[in-house]
Amino acid sequence: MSKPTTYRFSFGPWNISEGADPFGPEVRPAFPHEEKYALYKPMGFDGVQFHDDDVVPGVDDLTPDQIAKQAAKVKTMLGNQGLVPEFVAPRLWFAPQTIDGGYTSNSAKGRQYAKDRTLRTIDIAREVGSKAVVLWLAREGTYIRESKNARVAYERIQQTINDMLDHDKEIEIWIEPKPNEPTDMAFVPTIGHAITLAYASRDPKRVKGLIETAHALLAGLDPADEMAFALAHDKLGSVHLNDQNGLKYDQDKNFGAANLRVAFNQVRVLEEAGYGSKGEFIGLDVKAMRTQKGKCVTSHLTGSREIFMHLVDKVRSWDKKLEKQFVDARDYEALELAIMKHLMGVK
Ligand code: GLO
Ligand code: MG
Repeated sequence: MSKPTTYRFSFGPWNISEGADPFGPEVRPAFPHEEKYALYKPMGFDGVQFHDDDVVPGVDDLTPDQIAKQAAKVKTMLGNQGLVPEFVAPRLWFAPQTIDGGYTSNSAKGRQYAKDRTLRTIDIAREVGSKAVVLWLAREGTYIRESKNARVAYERIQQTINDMLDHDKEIEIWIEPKPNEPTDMAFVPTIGHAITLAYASRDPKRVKGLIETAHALLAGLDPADEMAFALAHDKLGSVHLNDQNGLKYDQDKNFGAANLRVAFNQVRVLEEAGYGSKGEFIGLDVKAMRTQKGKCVTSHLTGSREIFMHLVDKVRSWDKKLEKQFVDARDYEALELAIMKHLMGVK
């Protein structure tokens, strides 16, 4: 048997938030990014997920030289803390130029801005020491379908991927699919869409997916099966584990908090595929509850990590012989009861 995977965990500084939501102001005092980085290691996390402007604040107003200097500063800071930059993602959804989307905007100027900013994100990723850029295609979609030609939009996304691959010969692109929010109907809603774009690209090896639990659930799909699909194609760049209580706004609940069995199956699929053995991170994308008190709230992160590790124990201690016996007998009722008892800790 191969050695059990030692998992490494990551999260992005936005996961330590001030608790604002669309209906009200921030409920916790601001906590500067620089102070957040010092918290990672003691909490059991080794990887930092970044947006381009987490690394280089005000990136749009800086020269390439200033950008490179700031990225180098962050690289040194990470090195001092013993942290690894997992990926950098262009934050394309805040700028006035991207109100109607980035790569799929109906405005040629808007599209140009999105392309320029994305190529700059690749430079930032390289300078900070990461070989991956995540594309969460936040505003690539529509509020009414007639407003964009979806076929043309997909061609534009494909072109952007090729432009990115041309810009840097080593960078990997990890597409993070999501079916809706902030748009009503998003382009690239599932991992199947993302992987099709990968195979149709100039360098399929360098285009992969990042699967977020909640996003798969919002698409009405099982996150473990989505992960299995990507793993079968050797295209799971990373994951954003969290949870989602039914079809509503994107909740980013603690991993396993809404559906422990669905979480167990994600861990099972990852573990059985040896995910993590090539340095892939267990990324979290979880939000603290708005009700949580404190200056700097991190218990949702450590809690999700702990739940993940308990589920790893559950996967490793699951009786595979019993599973085989029930599968061979096609007695899935017995298999289900055995799984449920295992999860409940009942003999
Ligand atoms: C939102 C996404 C978002 C991305 C992040 C990295 O629904 O999950 O948090 O993961 O911006 O690209
Ligand atoms: Mg995410």
